Amino acid sequence: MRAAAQALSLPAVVFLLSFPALPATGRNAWLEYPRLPQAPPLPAVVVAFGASPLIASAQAELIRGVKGLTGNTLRIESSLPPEDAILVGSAAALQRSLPSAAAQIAAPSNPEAFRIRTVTIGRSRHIVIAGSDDRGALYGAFAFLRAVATGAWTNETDLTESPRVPARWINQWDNLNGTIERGYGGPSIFWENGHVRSDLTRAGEYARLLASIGINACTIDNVNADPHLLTGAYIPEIARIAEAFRPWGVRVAVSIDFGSPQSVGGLKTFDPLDPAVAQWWKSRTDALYAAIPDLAGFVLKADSEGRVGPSAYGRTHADAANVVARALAPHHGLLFYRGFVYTHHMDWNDPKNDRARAAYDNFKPLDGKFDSNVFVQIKNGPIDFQVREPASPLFGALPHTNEALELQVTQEYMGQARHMVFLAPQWKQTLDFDMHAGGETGTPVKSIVRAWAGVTNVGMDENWLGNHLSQANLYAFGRLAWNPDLSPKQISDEWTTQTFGSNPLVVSTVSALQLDSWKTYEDYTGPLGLQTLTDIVGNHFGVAVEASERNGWGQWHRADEHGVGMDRTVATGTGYTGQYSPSVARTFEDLSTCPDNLLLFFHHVPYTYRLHSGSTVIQYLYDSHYRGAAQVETYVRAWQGLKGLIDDQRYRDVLAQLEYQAGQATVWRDAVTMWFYKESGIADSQNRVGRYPGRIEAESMKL
Ligand code: GCW
Repeated sequence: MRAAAQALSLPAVVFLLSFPALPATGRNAWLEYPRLPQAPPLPAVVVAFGASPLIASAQAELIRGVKGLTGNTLRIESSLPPEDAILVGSAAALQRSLPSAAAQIAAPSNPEAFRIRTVTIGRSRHIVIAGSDDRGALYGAFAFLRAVATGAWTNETDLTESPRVPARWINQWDNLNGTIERGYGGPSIFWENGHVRSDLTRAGEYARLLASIGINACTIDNVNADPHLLTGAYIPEIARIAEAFRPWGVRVAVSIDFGSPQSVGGLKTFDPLDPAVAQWWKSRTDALYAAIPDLAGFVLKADSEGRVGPSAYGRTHADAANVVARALAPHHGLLFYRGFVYTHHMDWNDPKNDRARAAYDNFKPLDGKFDSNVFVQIKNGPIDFQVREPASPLFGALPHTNEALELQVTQEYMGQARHMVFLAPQWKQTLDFDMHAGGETGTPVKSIVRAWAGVTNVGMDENWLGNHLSQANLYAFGRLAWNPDLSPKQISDEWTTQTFGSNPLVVSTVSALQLDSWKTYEDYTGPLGLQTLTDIVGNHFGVAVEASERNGWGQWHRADEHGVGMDRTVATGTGYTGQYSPSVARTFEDLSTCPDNLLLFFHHVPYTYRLHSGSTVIQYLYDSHYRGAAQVETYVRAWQGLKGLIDDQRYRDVLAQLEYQAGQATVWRDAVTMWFYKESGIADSQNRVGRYPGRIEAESMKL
C-alpha cells in the first residue's frame, strides 16, 4: 500500500484529489462542485444577514459549494465572529448589522444586483456578498462559488453585477398528463396523470439550477395550454409548485388558453372586447394571485398552430393581449404574448407566399397598441428555431412595444438529445445582429429586447435534458440573459469547469467540441441557409429533405432540378427582405452582399451559382456534408482522450451519444448529398456522392 502511494507522482495525487467524491449522474448539472486541486484560502465561517428563505438558500449553497470545492464545512455563526468570515445578505441588512462598516458595504441600486469583495473590519478580512435585495444576495452567492470553482477568486476580486433585463423566464412545454411537447429528458417534473406530482423534489432542484444562472420565473405548462388549468381545482396544486420554487427566487408563470372564458368559464364567447370576458379574466387572475401572490404572469399563444385567438371575432392581437394584461396589472403581473403567429395552411404553389413574413405582418401594424405590462415574445428567427436563420425583422420593427426574445434550449430541430449542439454561438449571431432599428446603427438585438424566454423542457431524467452536454445550453441561456456580452467560449469554459472539473485537458477539449458543434451540425444538416432539412411534418428528427416542401407549413426551400432556395427579395420574390430596415434589407436583397451562410434563405439560385467562397452551391452542399460528418468522428476520438479524466458514468454516456451522432451524421450526409445529386444531376467533383466502396446496403442483403 505504502509503496503504491509513494509511487504516485505529485501531479497524479493532485489529479486524484480533483475527482468528485461521488459518481456524478448529471443531476447536479453545473452545481457539481468538484474538489479543486488548489483551492484559494477561504474563511471557515459563514454569517447570513436577513431571515428570508432566499438568504437561507444563499447560506446553504455557500456551505454546500465550499464543502464540495475545498472539502471544508463552513461553520454557521449568527453574528460577526472575531475571525474571517463570508458574510451574505442584502446591502441594507448588512449595513444595519454592521454600522461601523456601512460605508464599505454597497451594492448597485437596481434589483437583483450584487457586489462581492473582501472588506477589512477590525482585524478580520471578510468576504462580503451584498445584494441590492435578497435575490441579489442569492445570485451573489452563486457568483462567488462560480468564481471559486473557475479559479477566478482572489482577495482582490471586486465583482459587481446586475442583470441586463428584469424578466428572465423559462418556458416549459409540459402537459398535464406528464408528457412534454418537444421534451427529450423524460416525463414532466411538475405533472403526472393530470395533476401536480405529489413529490416536487425535482421542481425544487430545478429552481436551484435556474437561480444559479439568474432565471427568475418559469412557466409550468405547455404554451399549447390546457384551459382547465385556470379552474379553481388546479390553483392549490399550482401553489405547491410556487412553494417549491420560492426559496430560489423563481416565480411561477402559467401558459393560458385564449378560449378559456368559453371552454371552461361557461361564457358564450371569448371575444376580448366583451365586458363579461374581461371580467372573467380578472376574476380568474385574482383567484390565482390570492393563492400565489408572487405569480410572475402568463404566456399566451393565440391564433397559431390551431390555437384559438382574437381573429375569431375580428379582433387584434393587441385586443387579446390587453384584456389579459389588464387582469394582471393590479398584481404587477406580466403577459408574454407570443409573436409566433402564422398560418400553417399556406399554398405552396404560390411563390409569393412566405411564412417568414408572418410575425412582422401580424404585429408591425400594432406597434404602440399593447399595454405596458405586455411583452411580445419573438423567436430568434422568422421561421422556427432552424439551424440557421437571420434575426427576426420584428425585433427592429416595434419601437413602442416591449419585446421579449424567445430562444429554444430544448434541441427540437437541433438533434434532440442525441446530437451535441452547443447553441450559444448561434444565439450570439442573433444577439449581436445590428437591426439598424430606426435607421440607426448600434442597435443589436441584445440592446432592443427587454425580457428573455427560454423554452427548456427538462424532465425527470437524472441529467434533466436527455444528455449531459445539452445542459450547457440551459447554462448558456441563463448566463446570456443575465449578460448578453459574455462570449460563448467564456460560457463554455465556465460550464465545463463547474460540470467536469478543472483539469485543463478536460476543459480545453470539451469546450472546443462544444464551440465547434453548431457549425458542424449545420454542415451535415442544412447549410447555406437551407434550414435543418429534417422531417418537419413529423418528429423534427432525422433527415428528410423533401418533408418541408409541398405542404402548408411554409418551411420551404424550393429545391428543383434547376436550382434551390427561397426567393425572399423585394425585386422578384416574397418581399420579406423589405421587412428589415433599409441598410439591412439591401445587404440581404443583393446577391453580392448576402452572406453565403444565408444565401438560400434569401435567394433562389442555380446549383452552379458561385458563392463568395468561390465554390459552386452544389459543390458546397457536397463538401459541407462530408466535412460535417467527418468532423463528428473527430469528436468521438477527442472524447476518448478524456477517459479516466471524467467519472465513468458520464464518460460512457457522452461517448455513446457521440458515437451515435457520428453514425447519424453519415446518414444525413449520404441522404442529403444523394438527394441533391439526383435532383441537380451534377456530379460531386470529388466523386464521393453515391460511391461507398465496401459498404453493403441493406436492400442488397439476403436473409
Ligand atoms: O416549433 C413548433 C413546435 C411546436 C411548438 C411551436 C411553438 C408548442 O414544433 O411543438 O408548440 O413551435 O413554439 O408554439
